[in-house]
Amino acid sequence: MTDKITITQLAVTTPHGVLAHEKREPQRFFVDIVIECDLSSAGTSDDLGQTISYADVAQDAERIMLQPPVDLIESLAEQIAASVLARPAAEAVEVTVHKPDAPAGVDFSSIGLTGPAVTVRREQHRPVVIALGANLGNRVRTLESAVRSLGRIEGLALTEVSGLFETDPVGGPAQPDYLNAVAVGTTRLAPWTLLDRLHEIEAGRGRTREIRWGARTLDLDLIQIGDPDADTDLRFGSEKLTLPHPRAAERAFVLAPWLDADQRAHLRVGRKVVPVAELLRSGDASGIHVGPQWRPL
Ligand code: A4P
Ligand code: MG
Repeated sequence: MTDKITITQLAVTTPHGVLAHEKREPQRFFVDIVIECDLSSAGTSDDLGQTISYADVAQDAERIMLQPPVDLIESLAEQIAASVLARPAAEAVEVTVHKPDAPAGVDFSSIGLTGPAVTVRREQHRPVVIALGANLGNRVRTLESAVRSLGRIEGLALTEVSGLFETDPVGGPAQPDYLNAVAVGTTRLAPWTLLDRLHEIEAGRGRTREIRWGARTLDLDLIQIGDPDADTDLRFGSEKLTLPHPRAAERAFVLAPWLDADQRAHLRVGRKVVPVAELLRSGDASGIHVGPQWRPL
């Protein structure tokens, strides 16, 4: 991704350093932050929710710089990078902390911003769970090619794909049985960017949307992004995208393949984080059967 949000020379005067007097006497620090992200949605929607507020990022960085004294500017840069990557839209970040007045026993030029600095670059690496479903056409072939297409999305790395499950249709009009599967992996993409990629793959397999919960050649849903166990799962709701998927907890056609792909899977349900195995045990899995063999990866 080539879009960037840049904050240059955020100035903070505060005490940090290895030497005792540096922990007592404030000195100048300057912070540069370059955030890589996809700004196309924000650019066309004019919606602040689809980008990253530079004011929020700058204020968080200032708060981190003003914490009680630490030894290393590395530690400050790392913390600032983590605070940026906690934002859904951030794909990667580069943080530089300058310490122009550092007591290094040498002279630095007095022209411009000179002296020592450290730069760290950190990439987003969020766990992601994608549900696949098909009940029209050659279902196995469609799902196989969908997994191949998922594997080609830049910024998404699949680690496991479940077996196929033959499932009774849930909701909607009378329709053929589904084949369902779940793919898990990691992504650096913003959630709505990834959803756009999923919609492109669906469209490429002839997916149309006439009736809600109606038959479809291919459905790709985002179930969860981030790790609820570590409290890093993304939680938000809009018409375009709700995370975690609002109906996942009650849908055995999602839970059974998900558990097959990841025995330790957890899902946030309201205020609780629940093992997927438990959700599956306490729900109705009567319409779920083992499907045909496949080797999608
Ligand atoms: N959307 C919002 N949040 C998400 C999300 N987390 N992931 C929006 C994907 N899309 C999300 O989805 C409708 C709208 O939801 C989209 O505009 C998207 O931006 P859709 O794919 O167009 O339509 P849908 O799939 O019919 O609706 P939905 O609400 O995703 O349905 P479900 O709950 O996924 O149910 N029975 C069996 N056995 N197997 C199935 O796979 N699938 C469904 C669809 C019904 N019955 C089924 C199965
Ligand atoms: Mg869907």
